[in-house]
Amino acid sequence: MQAFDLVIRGGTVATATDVMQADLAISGETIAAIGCDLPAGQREIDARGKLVLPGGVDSHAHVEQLSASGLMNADTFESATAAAAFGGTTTVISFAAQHVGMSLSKVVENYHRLAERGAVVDYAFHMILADPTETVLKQELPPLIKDGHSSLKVFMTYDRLKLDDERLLDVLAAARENHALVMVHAENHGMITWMSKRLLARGLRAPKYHALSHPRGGEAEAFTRVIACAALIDQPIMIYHVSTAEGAAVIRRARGEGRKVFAETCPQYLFMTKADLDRPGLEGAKWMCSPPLREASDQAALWQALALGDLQTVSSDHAPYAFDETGKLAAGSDPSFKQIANGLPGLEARLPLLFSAMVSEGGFDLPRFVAWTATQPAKIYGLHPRKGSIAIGADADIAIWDPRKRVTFGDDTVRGRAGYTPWTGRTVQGWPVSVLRRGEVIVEDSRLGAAPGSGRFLARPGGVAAEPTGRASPEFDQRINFQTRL
Ligand code: DUC
Ligand code: ZN
Ligand code: ZN
Repeated sequence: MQAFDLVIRGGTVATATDVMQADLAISGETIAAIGCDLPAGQREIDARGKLVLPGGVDSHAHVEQLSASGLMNADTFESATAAAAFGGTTTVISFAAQHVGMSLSKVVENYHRLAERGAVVDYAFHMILADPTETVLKQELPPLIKDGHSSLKVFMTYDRLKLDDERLLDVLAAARENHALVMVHAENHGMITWMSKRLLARGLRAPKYHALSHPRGGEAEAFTRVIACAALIDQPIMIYHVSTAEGAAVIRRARGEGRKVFAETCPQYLFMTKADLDRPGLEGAKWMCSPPLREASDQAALWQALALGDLQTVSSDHAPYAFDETGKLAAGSDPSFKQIANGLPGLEARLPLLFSAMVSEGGFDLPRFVAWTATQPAKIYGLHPRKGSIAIGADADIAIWDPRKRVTFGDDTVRGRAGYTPWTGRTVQGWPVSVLRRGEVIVEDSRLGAAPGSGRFLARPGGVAAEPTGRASPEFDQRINFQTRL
């Protein structure tokens, strides 16, 4: 029998359902065997005392992305995916972001070019639709989805990105026709602009007012509205970055009513509060993201929503901007909260933060850590069984964790190009000390061993998550809508 290329020996292997003492063997790029006392491999890794977990899948990251106001975020595909790899993430889904007037096909082509040049882990793209014209929806979208970009993001706020309800329905209908999932940034735009004007009129410009300018009720309202729009045509949706208890409750109710609504949250909403924005001068800008950080009571509600299955994934929403004139301070040295880019770096820190809280501190168990950070995002976004789990035949994307290693985040040690981390000073226990991508060791001894451009594009068909429920709304149900075909 041909020897395995690599055997990871004597570790504790965990999936989203099981934890076992086992050796894991790799042949070529895939997992070939899981068992006890496997025959020797050409190379061996001693994993005694370590955890052998699937590489993370981060399904929400902005990489080398141009904002609507023309600001480029701080990371390239190379720096972002290297940061991901150091943090145990081996698959990143980032965005191909259309702005008004742009051809969607050209946008997607451009992001492919950037990723092909730089990515060190495997990647896929969600398409952001800011200008869903008839040409975009009828001509450009279908072949792009067929080519493996089976998820679309839309915004209900931001002046240059937001879609009104009618446009939102256009996108939801196009997604349904082409078997794609729709992800939504759902906040009430009117409430945000009204509150922002009111704050600024009173001279309240500091970063902390960003938190007040995005009313928590605006999240629940927009969730309710987009869920109603999606229900009208029976189109599955994913609600991004849930930040409030009320928002989580809306999702819980909708799922209880049989709506196909998925939802995520992010570490910043689980571990930080709006008090983090309240720092001297402009320092709080480093903690500005949208939706903003909320209250400690929201953290508890979000953990509960994860535990109950109302939220299925924890992504980073990596959106790095340097704390200088290229990023957070692009509008000058005295910007109001309205002029500061929203977003935090997070690709590297996501898994260690969650591992520390869920596994080291015993908040949850290892299978749920794997489920929320790897298996469920892979399933929802059409990457499973190739990614997100440990199974024979799956890509050998593995993170070997030292559960005792303690690391303190600092601005000078963190990878990525933002130049700071919002987690500075925070100590985590548990770190991915070796990381394999398709059988190749790409992180070892704190060094990266992958060439820029060695990450591969993952074409994703619209999976089970994108399938409608089959339960038509009364307006679309021909048995009760006067036999009207809509
Ligand atoms: N929404 C995101 O999803 N990411 C960064 C900023 C934002 O508003
Ligand atoms: Zn968003
Ligand atoms: Zn985002």
